[in-house]
Amino acid sequence: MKKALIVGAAGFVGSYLARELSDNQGMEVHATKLAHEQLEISGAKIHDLNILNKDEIIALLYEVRPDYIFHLAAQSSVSIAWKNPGLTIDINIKGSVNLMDAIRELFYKPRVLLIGSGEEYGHIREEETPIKEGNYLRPGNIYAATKVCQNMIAGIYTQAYDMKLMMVRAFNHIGPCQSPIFVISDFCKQVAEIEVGKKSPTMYVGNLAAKRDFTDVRDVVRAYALLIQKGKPGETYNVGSGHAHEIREILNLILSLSSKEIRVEVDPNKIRPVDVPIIEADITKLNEATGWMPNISLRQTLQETLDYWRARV
Ligand code: A2R
Repeated sequence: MKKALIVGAAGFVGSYLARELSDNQGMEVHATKLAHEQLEISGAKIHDLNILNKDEIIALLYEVRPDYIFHLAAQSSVSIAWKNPGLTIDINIKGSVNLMDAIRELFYKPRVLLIGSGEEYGHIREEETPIKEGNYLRPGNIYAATKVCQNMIAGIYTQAYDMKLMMVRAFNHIGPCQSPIFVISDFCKQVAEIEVGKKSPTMYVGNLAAKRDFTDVRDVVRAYALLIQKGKPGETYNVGSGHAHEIREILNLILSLSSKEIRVEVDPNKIRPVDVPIIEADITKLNEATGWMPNISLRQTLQETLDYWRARV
C-alpha cells in the first residue's frame, strides 16, 4: 500500500484530498496540521508540523517515509498577503524551501506535488486566454509572487538534485467548508444569513467584473491524486475547469437559488489594490498526462455550498 503525506491538511483542501487518497486511491494517509489547529480525518494519521522548522520536517519524513508528498501548507489568502507580506513570504517561500531541502536529504526519492496558483500568471492578456503553462508570468500581488518563487525553486531542485517534484497552478477552487474570506463562500454565507434574518437583505460585494476559473474542490483533489502518480518531474500543470465565469454571473446564479429579495452593494473594502481582469486555464497538459476532466457542475457546487452555510448560520 502506497503511503501519502499531506503537508498543511487543516485548511480547505486537506480533508478532501485525504478522503480522495484513502477512499478512491487506496493509500495510507498521513496529514499534518499546525500545533494550534484542530484536525480529525477518519482513516488518516495526524501529525503536528510547522514548515518553518526544517528539523521537524526531517524528523517527520524519517518517521513516515512517504511515497507521495502533497505540499498544501501556505498562507493562501491574497488579501492577507497584502496586509502581511513578510509572513506570507516566510511561509510560502522559506517554508517550501525547507520542505524541498528536507526531501533532498532523504535516502530515496518520493514523488512530490507542490501546489501553486493560477494567480501566478497575473495580468493575462486577452490573446493569452485560456492560459498555457509556458506563458509569461506577471504576478500582480504578493501571494502570486511567492507561488512563482516556489515554482522556480522547485524547478531548480528537480534539475540540480534529480528530484521527483511536480508543480501545480491551481485556479480558484470552491465547495462546502471553504472559509468565507473567499468570494463564493462569502456570497453563499451572506445569502444564508439573510434568509434566516441574521442580516439585512443587502449583499456586500467586491469587483463583480473579474472573470475567474472555478473548479469544485473534489475535482481538484482528484487531479492532484492523478498528477502525483502520472505527472512528469520538473513539469508544471494547470488545474482548473478551463472556463472563466464573471463573478457577477456567479452571484446571480447564487441569488437565483434563494427565494429572498436581495439587494447588491459594492463594499470598497472588498476591492483589492490590484485586480487581474481575467484568469482562465488551458487544461490540455493535465488532461493529456492524466485523462482528468472536471465532473461536478458549477450549479451543483454553488447549491451545495449554499446548503452548507444554510445548515450553519
Ligand atoms: O494559516 P492557517 O493557520 O489556516 O494554517 C494553514 C497551514 N499553514 C501551515 N502549515 C504548516 N506550517 C506553516 N508554517 C503554516 N502556515 C500555514 O496550511 C492551513 O491550515 C494550511 C493551508 O490551508 P488553506 O490556507 O486553507 O489552503 P487551501 O485552500 O487548503 O489550499 C491548499 C494549497 C495552498 O498552497 C494554496 O495556496 C493553494 O492550494 O491554492
